[in-house]
Amino acid sequence: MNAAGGLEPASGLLESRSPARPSQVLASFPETSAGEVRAAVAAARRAQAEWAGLPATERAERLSRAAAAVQQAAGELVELGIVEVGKPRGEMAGEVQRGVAILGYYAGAALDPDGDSLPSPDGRSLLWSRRVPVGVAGLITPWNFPVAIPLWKLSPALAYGNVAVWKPAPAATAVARRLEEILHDVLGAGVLQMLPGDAETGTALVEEADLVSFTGSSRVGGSIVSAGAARRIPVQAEMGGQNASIVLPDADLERAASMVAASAMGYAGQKCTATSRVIVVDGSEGFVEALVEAVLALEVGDPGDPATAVGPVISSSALSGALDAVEQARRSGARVLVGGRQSREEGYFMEPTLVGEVEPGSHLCQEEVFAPVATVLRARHLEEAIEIANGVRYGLVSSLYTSDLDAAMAASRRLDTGLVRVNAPTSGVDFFAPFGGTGASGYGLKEQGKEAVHFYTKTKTFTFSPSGRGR
Ligand code: UN1
Repeated sequence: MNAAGGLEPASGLLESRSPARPSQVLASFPETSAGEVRAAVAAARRAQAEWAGLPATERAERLSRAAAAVQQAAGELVELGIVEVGKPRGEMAGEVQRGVAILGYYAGAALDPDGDSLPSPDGRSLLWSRRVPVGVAGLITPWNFPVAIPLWKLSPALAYGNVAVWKPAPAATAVARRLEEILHDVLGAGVLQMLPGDAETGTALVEEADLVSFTGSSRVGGSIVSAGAARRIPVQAEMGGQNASIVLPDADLERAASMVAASAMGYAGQKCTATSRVIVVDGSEGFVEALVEAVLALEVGDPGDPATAVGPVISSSALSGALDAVEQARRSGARVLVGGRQSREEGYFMEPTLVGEVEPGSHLCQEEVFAPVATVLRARHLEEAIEIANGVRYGLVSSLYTSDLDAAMAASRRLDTGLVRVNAPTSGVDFFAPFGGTGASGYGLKEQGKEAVHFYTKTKTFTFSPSGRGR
């Protein structure tokens, strides 16, 4: 993902403002200094020994209680998220419920088998391996899923015996503060510390933590990966996408149009899983018209209104960046099929925008715009569509709309993305399945589901042999 959050420094303080009403300040805070980060990590390290020493049943119990506490505060988190990051009500409510489910899932996972028993070489010894915690997890999270992303990192970190120091994106600081308060009483002191801040705080955390899980832009992710490698610590970085949806003529074209419209424009396209390129294979008559209709049918407006599908983008720079990208494409000969303009005076609203007659190699088709903007490309056949889909440096999700099983099987083998979805939108993630991309989209071990255990633990192998004293 890209696009800086809605922060504007004012008298040395960072601020988080409502993107629908930028005059409204939600949180204002000084950046956590490098020294404060060091102190927080030192405190976390002391707390970690105790947390890891708890029986797994107790850690499971605390995560279950955390799930109940988030559930109890769900209404409040939903309202705060709507205002702070401009996420439409329905999606924000779904996200908080997803967070509750994630905590419950990892409460269960804390009780999974934690190792392997192996045959011993001499037939008398015991040989086994166990998964043990890594230590202090540094979590760096974006503003666009202010509840679910922190929880899908935090929950496995804690379940497997680590503690966490967490730096949320400045634009989601109010939600982060509230979430930390909710969790604090249940988890105990030092188990989770939230440090508000921006780049300086994040850099310091990468210098101190025992592992780092990051979600955000490719640029920041790349420097975190390098800094982590220099310290020889595990890093996972989830860094956005330029996701393609391929539409074949045998698909249910009406249904495909409404799914593509929702996954391209929902939450103003501010998901690393959003559809950014729609590749229409020749013969799909009427699909583009149906897509334009479906886009026009999406409600744009106040994210608090239950009917709204498309709220504001996060900041004025995100809005001007997206408007500029569309304007550049237009100047290079592309055609705006729908949208393309700012849609209100107040707040960072942009009309859902489809751009056609655009080159697959152009900026708009290669870079992540993180706004309600998608391109429409043509391909002569499935082969060409796959080539176009794979022709970007990203590789997070692709989707294919078809009723031809053979085409689906062939394409799903060849699409070079971490997730491939057939007759399903690119956006939307199952928290119990592995998640992450290839290329510029992802680095390191995947997140979520049972896969998370590999990142948040290290393996230790034990050999116990008889003492030789005869018993
Ligand atoms: C989703 O599509 O439900 O930052 C989740 C993002 C992704 C998460 C997408 N890491 O947009």
